[in-house]
Amino acid sequence: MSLNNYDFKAIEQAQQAKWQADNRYHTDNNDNGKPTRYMLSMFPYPSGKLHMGHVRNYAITDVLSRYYRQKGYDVMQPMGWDAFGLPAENAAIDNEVAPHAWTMSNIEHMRGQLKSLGLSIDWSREFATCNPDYYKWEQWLFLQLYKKGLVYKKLSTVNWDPVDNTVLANEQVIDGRGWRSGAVVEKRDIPMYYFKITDYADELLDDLKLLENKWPKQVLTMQHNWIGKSHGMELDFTYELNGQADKLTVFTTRPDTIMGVSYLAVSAEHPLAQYASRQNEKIAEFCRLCKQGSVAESELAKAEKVGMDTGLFAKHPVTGEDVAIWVANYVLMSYGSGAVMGVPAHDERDFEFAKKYNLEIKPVIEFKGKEYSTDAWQDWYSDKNGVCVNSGVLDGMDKDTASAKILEVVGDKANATIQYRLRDWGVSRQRYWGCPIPMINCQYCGTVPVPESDLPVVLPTDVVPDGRGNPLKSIPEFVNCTCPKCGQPAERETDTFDTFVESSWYAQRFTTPHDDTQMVGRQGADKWLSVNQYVGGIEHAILHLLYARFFHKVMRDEGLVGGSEPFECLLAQGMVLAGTFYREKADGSKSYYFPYEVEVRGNEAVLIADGEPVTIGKIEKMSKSKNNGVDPQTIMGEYGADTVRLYTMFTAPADQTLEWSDSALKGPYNFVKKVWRLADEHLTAIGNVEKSALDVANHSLSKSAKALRRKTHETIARIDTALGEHLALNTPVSSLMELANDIGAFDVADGGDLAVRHEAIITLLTILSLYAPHVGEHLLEVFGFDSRTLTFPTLDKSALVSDSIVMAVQVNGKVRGEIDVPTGTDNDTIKQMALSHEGVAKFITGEPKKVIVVPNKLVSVVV
Ligand code: ANZ
Ligand code: ZN
Repeated sequence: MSLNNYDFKAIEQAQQAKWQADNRYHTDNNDNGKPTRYMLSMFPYPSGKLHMGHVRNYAITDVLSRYYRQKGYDVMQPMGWDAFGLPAENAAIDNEVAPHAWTMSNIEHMRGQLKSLGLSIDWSREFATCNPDYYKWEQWLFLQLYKKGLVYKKLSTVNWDPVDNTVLANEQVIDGRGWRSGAVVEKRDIPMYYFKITDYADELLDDLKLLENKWPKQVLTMQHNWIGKSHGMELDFTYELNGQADKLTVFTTRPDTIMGVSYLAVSAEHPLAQYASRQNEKIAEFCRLCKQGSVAESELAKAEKVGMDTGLFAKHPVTGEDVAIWVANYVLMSYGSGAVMGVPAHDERDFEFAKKYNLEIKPVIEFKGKEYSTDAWQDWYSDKNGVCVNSGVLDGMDKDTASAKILEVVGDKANATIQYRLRDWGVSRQRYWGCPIPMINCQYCGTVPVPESDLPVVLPTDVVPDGRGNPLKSIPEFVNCTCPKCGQPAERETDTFDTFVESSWYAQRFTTPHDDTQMVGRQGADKWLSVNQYVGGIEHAILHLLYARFFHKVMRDEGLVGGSEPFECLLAQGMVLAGTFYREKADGSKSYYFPYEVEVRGNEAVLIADGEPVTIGKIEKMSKSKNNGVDPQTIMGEYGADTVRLYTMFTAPADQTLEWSDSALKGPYNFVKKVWRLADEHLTAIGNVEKSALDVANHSLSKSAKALRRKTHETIARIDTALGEHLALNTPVSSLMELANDIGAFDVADGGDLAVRHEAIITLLTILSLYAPHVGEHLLEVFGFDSRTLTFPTLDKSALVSDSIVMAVQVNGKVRGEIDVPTGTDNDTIKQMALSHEGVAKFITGEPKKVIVVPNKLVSVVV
């Protein structure tokens, strides 16, 4: 029997059809007596087309899923669609098509693309988050949290994009402008719903310990910093206003610098600033200016520090001296108490501010005897490990001692506190294409939750937004309702949830995806959670993961799931990069060209169309805006899914960037063809040999057979550790390539040789089928295996020990021959063997001066 040519199209279709026909990757929620593995890729946004980042992400999860399946685990790998979000609305505006229809047709298309990649997905668990069956439970959970006080409504200052008519997240504001529209961002106060994630701040921080060595260090650090717990103190500065005693409370993390205070500063939204505004039009104007621009801290840190003296004073809690109160743009209303004590000598922002307005700079901390100068800011000025100076009773004290002393000295004017950088999560979006917030606004009763029995609040799907505000507002059938409390006509909330809400609990829902009686069923949850391996982009290292961790804890507290963390292990895959080509236009902007439009000659490139040069740009993340994306569909059409999968796994470690190169695809492609040839030759060679004759145990093995067998089992051991322990997905491919080379170089002379080659080839194909499942399984089936029951090759440790070693023999430093030494041979015997070797002997006359044995390596003869 022999094989036809390698026809990847036919093979890939045939294997996929088999998987589909026998529901190959279906899982249930019963205990099947096997250990379980829940393998999850971050689910895609159905933008319309798969990109290389997706391919890499899903291929990683798939290789690991297939590996654990072969290792005897009950493996679940689900897939769904993160289907709400802005792009659908933008597409609606561009093409006048309803977001729902657009999204659904994208899902159809992308599902097909995913299937053509050969992923071992349990499609029976698929869902799209824009389906009411899904978001009903999001609304339900929201109502539970509302009852518990974990959801509240608050008027809040937000970044407002006046062109897109929407609230922007801080990270959507770039240099004070909306990320999409480019419009100058304004601040606005609107009512919004918040999840009280800060109630879980401590737990979110402490539980990071559970993830050590299982999540990338870098991600843990980012989570840590985002939560940003700091110990500090609230200090009261008292004042009198129109005969009324009052106090200005500031939050500080450096109470030890209290004697260095030279001014106080409040944010433009602070009541004292508002008071001053009423007295003084100039201050009012300044406060209005402060309200423009982003509310993001990072933006504020970059902005020039400006302020105005209010003319008001408050008393220093220790000295009782008057301290001037300023309004300053760098003080945030939403952090601490919205007021700071200005210590210019030791805080960089205060230093900049004091320099600008000629305020006093009083050094009160000494650090390692270094000399303080007010000329320019030095980093050590803010070191927390100094001691107090010029501070009276605090002199000589470190930070902690000084803090304790202050609490003692100022009595009830000081209060030790803990602050978090983490803010509550505002989830209201003034957008159509999202999950409706299940609330009703009644003019008599105020905010009234939708009764659970009325869920889901269904989003109308036949709406085509026109880009002006939220279209839900103009749909009376949606807006008009009856107040569940008083029965009077009322209005439904038209804001929808931030789409981060849907992606915060999809992992849990996959365990019971179609249950219409509850959000998550305990049987499925207990069988599968937590996710054993989560794989996705580093861009989600902060928000998505934090929100998902928060949701898991909230769901745990609702009794829906066990455990404290949703994702046991995390792999943050690297980005896929590609070269860019561009020409600069007259206005300084760039127009980018696709690689296929360009011809590269050495260090230069020209546009094929006009033969004129183009600039070779940086190697960057594949993106539409840079025209450097490679379409997976095209590449799969040329080389097949198996090659594309192998290529993406083999070219770089999974957590590092991958530089795309079309020509480098040939490597894995040729490898697959080589495996095909080896399999073909071997198939012909075994002809009608009895099965028992292919069992290595039934033969005594030649030396070279033992060597190939050793290689086979070394490969098994190496790959098992790489995948099972190190999440190293690239090195196994090179190990397989080496094994294939050894198989190719191996000559079969007897029955033992044939059996050993058989074992090597089956090993090669079995492991290859993790990466290249179609061709791997196809060939195994040709050899009579059932692709449904493949098991990872068993390591035979005895095959790893070699029973002899080849040693080189040198005469005066030149290699003159090789001897084959049985393991355990003593040095004298080795010397004898070396000297009597035919090739060596002719270079020796008489007694050699010296014979040295370097164990396991060589024998050196000096004559
Ligand atoms: C006096 C001081 C002296 C401060 C010093 C720092 C260094 P972290 O550590 O990030 O939590 N701060 C307090 N509330 C603020 C607000 N609403 N907007 C802007 N800044 C505010 O930051 C705490 C420090 O940030 C506080 O400690 C306060 O400045 C400032 F040598 O107080 B510090
Ligand atoms: Zn009412």
